[in-house]
Amino acid sequence: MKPRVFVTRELFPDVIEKLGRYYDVEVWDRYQPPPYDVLLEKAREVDALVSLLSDRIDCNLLKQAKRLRIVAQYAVGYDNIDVECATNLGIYVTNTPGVLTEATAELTWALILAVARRIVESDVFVRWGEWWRTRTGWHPHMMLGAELKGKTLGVVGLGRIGSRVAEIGKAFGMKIIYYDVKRNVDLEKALGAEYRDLDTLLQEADVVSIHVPLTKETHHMINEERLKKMKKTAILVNTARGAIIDTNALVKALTEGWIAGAGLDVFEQEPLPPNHPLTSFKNVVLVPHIGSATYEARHAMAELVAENLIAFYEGREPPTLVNREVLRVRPPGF
Ligand code: 8YV
Repeated sequence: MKPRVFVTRELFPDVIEKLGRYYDVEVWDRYQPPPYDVLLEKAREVDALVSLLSDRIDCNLLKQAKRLRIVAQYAVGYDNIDVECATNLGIYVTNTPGVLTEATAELTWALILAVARRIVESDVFVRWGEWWRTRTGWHPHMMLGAELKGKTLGVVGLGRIGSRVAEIGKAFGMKIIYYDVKRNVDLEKALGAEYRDLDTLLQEADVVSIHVPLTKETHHMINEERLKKMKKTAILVNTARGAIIDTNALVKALTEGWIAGAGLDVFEQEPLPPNHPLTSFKNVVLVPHIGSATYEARHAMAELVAENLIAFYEGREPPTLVNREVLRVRPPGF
């Protein structure tokens, strides 16, 4: 008998096929995530789970999942999983770091450029005939935006994605400053980045880009007080987690012009409701949590999910294990 795995959303067929050689695979192939009660029921029955951000893997669920040995998260972030509880119960948690770095860094730059050069606003201007109606064809002050060369990029969180964003920033001729809980002098040198405390970074940066995980410490890290520290000409970009920014404070900042604009891939409430105040600003570009949504990244993420599950099955340490302390609780394998 193969161990059972419940996959909470569609995976690529070749990856399912590969997993199927080791596991009895059940896929929840609907567009909506499984409701909590379904997830709970499945978790009680299976040996392994493949989870997404929208699946709440809390201690209540983990405690009831008596057979469950491994949760393979199909994402780099895992703030939906109670990792401490999993570790205590001897349940392995894995994620998918590295393979989505490029995709997320590229989307970050897409947002920076879209806000700085008013791309979405311009598209609407052309598409809906407003440009036509001006009859001028071209005007020297039409859709003026901000140039990036010589400006300062403030990277909040110099991990894999933050570092790649910084590297690209260099290529744009920007000065790079960063904040992180841990100062990394070697990385700083390699990237030509300078360390700042968060408040100083917010005061100096022309573009602020968020790349920290969501934790108790980073929740609403960008609040009203901090938004007030930013330059009136600055752009704020978030491709990390919505709750790192206090949304109400951001709406206030945009309404009162404390900052020049924002590019957002992530939100405190996902999906974002259609009439949310954030949808009313021309200087805000919104995308639906697509940081890792390239064919390359998503496929590599799915493969890494499978590699983690296969390694566990074979009694090896999964390559991207989040809770290494679990090795002391229980060896890998069923
Ligand atoms: C995922 C992400 O698409 O990896 C992450 O942390 O936010 C995205 O890549 C999303 O979380 C789905 O699980």
